[in-house]
Amino acid sequence: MSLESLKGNWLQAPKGAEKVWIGIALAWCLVLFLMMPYWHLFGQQNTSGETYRVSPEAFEARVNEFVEANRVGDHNGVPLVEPPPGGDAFLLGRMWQWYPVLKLRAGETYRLHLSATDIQHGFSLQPLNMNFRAIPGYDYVLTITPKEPGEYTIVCNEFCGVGHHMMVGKLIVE
Ligand SMILES: [Cu+2]
Repeated sequence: MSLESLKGNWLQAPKGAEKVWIGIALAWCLVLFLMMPYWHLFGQQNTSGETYRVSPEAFEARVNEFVEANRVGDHNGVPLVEPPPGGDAFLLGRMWQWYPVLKLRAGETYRLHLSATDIQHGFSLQPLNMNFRAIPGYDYVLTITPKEPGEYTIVCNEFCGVGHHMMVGKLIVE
């Protein structure tokens, strides 16, 4: 450890290759900065930000109603539900499950209502890596149009207790 000040002329203006590297770093900063407004306007990944207050009990009741009316089968013990194309779909996060399993049609637009009934969970759609939060008390409405058919996985990315790692759901697009 040294408490003495540096000797000699150590503070010099950048020159040569150092200037180039500073220039590259600055240019990259500007690219990233400009990407923010660009992606906001043209990225087509923004949510509508539509949210409503709902009690966890009321949301759960609505989900159960939705499951009863649109159930088409089972997926590993969880109801498989096919909402009407263009209609409302409901997804509930709770310790430690995503409920139900949704079956959607590619090219159709849905209003996906997302919420939680106990504590906060994180909805992370893989492999697309789209992330939303499921919060008790809030009905988060996402207007979605699935494009690629396939089986998508929903993982919880908000640590929510000992069963957190088992909180894996499915979303099927046909
Ligand atoms: Cu969780």
